[in-house]
Amino acid sequence: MTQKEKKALLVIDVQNDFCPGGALAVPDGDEVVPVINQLIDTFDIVIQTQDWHPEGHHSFASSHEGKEPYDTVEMDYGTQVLWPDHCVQGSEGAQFHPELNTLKTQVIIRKGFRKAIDSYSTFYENDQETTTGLTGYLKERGITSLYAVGLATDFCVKWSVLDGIDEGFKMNVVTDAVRGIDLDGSIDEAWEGMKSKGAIFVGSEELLP
Ligand code: VGL
Ligand code: ZN
Repeated sequence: MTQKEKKALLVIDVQNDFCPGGALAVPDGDEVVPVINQLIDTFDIVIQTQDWHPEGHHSFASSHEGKEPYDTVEMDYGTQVLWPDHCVQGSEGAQFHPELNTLKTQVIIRKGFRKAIDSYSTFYENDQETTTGLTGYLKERGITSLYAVGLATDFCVKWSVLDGIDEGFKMNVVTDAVRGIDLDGSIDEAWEGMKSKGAIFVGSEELLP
């Protein structure tokens, strides 16, 4: 039996801290906002994610003595990049960009709220075991295909796309609606990795009426 395609827009981490002036600013991160707002108008189902860390989160360099942002540490689940404190629960930096249209959003998946585990992917935390519940939500709603937009290409977008493919979804990336951080070529690596796993790249102009 062939399943009918049902699409949703997945708006990843368009939060103040990932935009210029924020604690972990992605270069030109705010440029995705008008593109995403246009796409929101064309999708029936909009899902958002929100990086949502408690103070003292173990992905923060400030939680590790002698460490600086962008150093790495070994966690139980593998190597973890350390970040500036960002997206602290309830802070201004954790709020969505003020111009992002959040009115149509039907569910917001918060992630990274367990102190000891970071979570880039919207499906699994970085231990690759702890689920966010998104797969169940999508399956119950019969959603088969996601269009990923937002921040950052080389971390939360990439891991969400890779995990989404493993979970059996058709994963599309809207190439002009994402921006990356870029640590040592990580943006190029992200595009390569997503492509070789079977992600589909589309431009927003192909989706707009
Ligand atoms: C992200 C680093 C740390 C992201 C979140 O949204 O890509 N990156 N936390
Ligand atoms: Zn984070």
